[in-house]
Amino acid sequence: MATNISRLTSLLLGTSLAATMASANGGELEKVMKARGLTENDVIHAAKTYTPSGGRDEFMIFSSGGQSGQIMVYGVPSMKILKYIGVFTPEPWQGYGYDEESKKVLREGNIRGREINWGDTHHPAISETNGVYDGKWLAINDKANPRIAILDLNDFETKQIVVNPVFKSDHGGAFFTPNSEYILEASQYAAPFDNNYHPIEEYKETYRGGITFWKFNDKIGRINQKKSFVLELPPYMQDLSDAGKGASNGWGFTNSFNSEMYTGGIEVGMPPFEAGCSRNDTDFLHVYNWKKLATLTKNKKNYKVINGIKVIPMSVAVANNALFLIPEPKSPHGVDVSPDGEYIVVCGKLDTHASVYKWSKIQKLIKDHKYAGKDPYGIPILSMKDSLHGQVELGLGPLHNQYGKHWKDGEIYTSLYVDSQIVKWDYKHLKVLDKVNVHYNVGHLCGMEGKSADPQGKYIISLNKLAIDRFDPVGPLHPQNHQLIDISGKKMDLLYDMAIPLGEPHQAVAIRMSKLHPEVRYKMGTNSRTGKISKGKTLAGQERVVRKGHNVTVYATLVRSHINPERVTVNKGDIVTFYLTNLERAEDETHGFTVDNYDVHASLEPGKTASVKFKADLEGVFPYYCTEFCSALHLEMMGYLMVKDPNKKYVSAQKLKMKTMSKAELKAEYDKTVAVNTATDAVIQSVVKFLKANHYEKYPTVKALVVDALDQYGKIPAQKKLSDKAVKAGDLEKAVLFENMIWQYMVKTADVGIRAKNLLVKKVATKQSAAAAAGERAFGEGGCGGCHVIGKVSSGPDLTGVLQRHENAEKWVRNFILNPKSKYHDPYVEGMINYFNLRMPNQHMTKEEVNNIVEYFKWVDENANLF
Ligand code: CUK
Ligand code: CUA
Repeated sequence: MATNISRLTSLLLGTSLAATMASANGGELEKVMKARGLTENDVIHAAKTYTPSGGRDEFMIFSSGGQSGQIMVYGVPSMKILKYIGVFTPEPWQGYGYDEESKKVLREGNIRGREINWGDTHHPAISETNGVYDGKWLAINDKANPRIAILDLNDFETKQIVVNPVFKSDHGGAFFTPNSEYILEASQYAAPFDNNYHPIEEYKETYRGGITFWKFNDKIGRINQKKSFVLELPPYMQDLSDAGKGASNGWGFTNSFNSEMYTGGIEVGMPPFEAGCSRNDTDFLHVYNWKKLATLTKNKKNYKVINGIKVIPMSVAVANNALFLIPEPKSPHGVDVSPDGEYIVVCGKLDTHASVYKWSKIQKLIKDHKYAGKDPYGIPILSMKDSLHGQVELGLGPLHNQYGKHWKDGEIYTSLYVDSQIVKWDYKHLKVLDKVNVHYNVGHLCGMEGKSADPQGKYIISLNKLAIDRFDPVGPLHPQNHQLIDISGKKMDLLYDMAIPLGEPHQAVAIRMSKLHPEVRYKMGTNSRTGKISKGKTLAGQERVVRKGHNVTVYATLVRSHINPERVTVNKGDIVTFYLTNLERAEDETHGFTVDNYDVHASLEPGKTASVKFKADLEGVFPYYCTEFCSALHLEMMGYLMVKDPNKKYVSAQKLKMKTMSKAELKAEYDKTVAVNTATDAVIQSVVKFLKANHYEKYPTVKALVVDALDQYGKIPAQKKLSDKAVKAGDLEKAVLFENMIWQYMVKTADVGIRAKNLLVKKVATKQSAAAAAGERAFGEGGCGGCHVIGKVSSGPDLTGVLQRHENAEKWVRNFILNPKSKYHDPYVEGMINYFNLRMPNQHMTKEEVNNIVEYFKWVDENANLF
């Protein structure tokens, strides 16, 4: 491994591959490249993206999950998928839609009383402070059922869904204003705002587009629907939006693609929508002052209330100089405001140009009331020519834009759908700089914080619609393809293809990893969907079953490795609620819970309380169990729900006669169990002594493990008491069971304690040289650990002190590893072979690896006291 890295480094430094190969010993890399048909470039790309075990990424990507109604989270540059988050769709792993707390969130998304269990997610957005991503909240739209969802980036869970009461579809959302005051959501397919039928012939009069301004409270991360409002717009089919920032803060921009107000009608012999909607050479960029509009909602005369939400009529917005139109090339798609808010770049799908509008020019036209005309609804139109900074021919089908780190010099990237390319160009000096081919038909592209006030550069991800020949076939429905492109050099460099197996992600947003600080546990008893303490919070000792008429409520706890209670009996027809509290504090100790056949599931991360509820309408015996492999005794983490029919008489079964243990046998088993516990405890005490002597409390990660271990250990005295009580009562059978329980707690303590010890050794030992670290890796990966355990005699001798055992020991050890056979007749080795009944095998290590292993042995000897 180490040698490969040094070779790769020289590769990256530009040494020719052949020369490197020749000088490298072993030629392992060359062999792999040959076998896998990799080029030098492939290997460089691999080195730029490969993230070794335990390695972390620089950016986190939140990608819409398209028709899955979810959000997908992955890292850059590794492109490792980290999580799928249920948003508009039930997601069983997280219990989303299967426990009561999350169902409440999902059901907030009901439309006119109807349950909707899918969504078409397009545009995720991260909350902003001064136009810069702050890593606190995430919003995303559902185009199919006009809704916005809010996720908390503390725990990556969906917390709120709001339904747009007047739109019938929404596409141009979600976009935060620069201090997350509002989330913009533009409609798409125009429709009547009320819920009544209106004939299509009255399209111009009764169908409407609009923009909803969702008031966002960034302290609690929730939309306040009462303080939100809608701006009525003509039925032009509003498309994407963006909030102004910097110079244009307070304003918003929204595209449209049907200024023709065409209404289709293939079935009555009319040309289809696609023909009618693209007849005009231009459509309209909507420009509106949201700050002004927000103040208008303070006065009742400025709005109407439709379906419970305030709607500002166009005429009111126009009268208050808050709404304008500017022609833009036909059928535009993306509108993207520059980091300083001075430029607004619009790309038209059917126009080969990008149009760069200049805010100062627009502002001047508005100030001077210089209008080129009015649209049929009386909205002032600003001259396109006078608003433009300029236009650049980019290629076929430009869609979306992202800014680069050098945006001040004009660096911008645009996706070309038809050409299947990403183009790098200069929006200030209006020239094309570079193009790279992608595979194929790119929609959005995702820069690193590329649409914030502070773009980070480095990478662009191309979100391709088609994958065609890029991946192994999986039937007619292909995955989508996210391609990672290195933009740090002068030329763009395509690094990696990542198959997306979830849905069609339209947009993704990237944020620097260091801005995110997610929690590892909840405060004990938290309902994660509300952030408040659950009324079902149950601590150890409070477990109980409460019956009120037909309602049975079980207050249960989960902790390695049991669910308490373990038996619950109810009557057929009872409404059963299980409140479940995970008592763990240890990181990553999640338990799951399900009752077989009842379609419920909860994921209980440490500290969480969630509940499942169902009508026990099936008679019978239903196991319930923990669904996460949480511990060695996970399979035992179960119980029974027994549902009996109160109107039935059950005949009791004949009891089987089984041989029971004699008193003497029981006593012997009891003594044996106690002895095992005493011995196990001695091991634990030695670990504790080591931890204390080496001041574990100084290292937070070690300390957290020790706290968890002691937590388990602390449960032993109570069990011991019960055991002793059983002995006194003469019930040795029960006493053995309690002693076994003590042993379980000891095993859990030791499990975590030893992990803590290993971690602590690394912290207090002298620092490993690079060579010693490489040696430890080689030792591990070379399989040496199969026979040798440092500090212990295992199936081979302990290697602590191996460098003291022989004359000229370093050389001796080196030769022995490289050619063990040569020393089989050395009297010392012969003795070892006889003792262990094993011969040291030849592991075919390179000289460099062996040198490193010797360095590792030196490090072991320096720290021999720790093993
Ligand atoms: S949209 Cu799909 S490629 Cu919904 Cu932002 Cu442009
Ligand atoms: Cu808890 Cu498995």
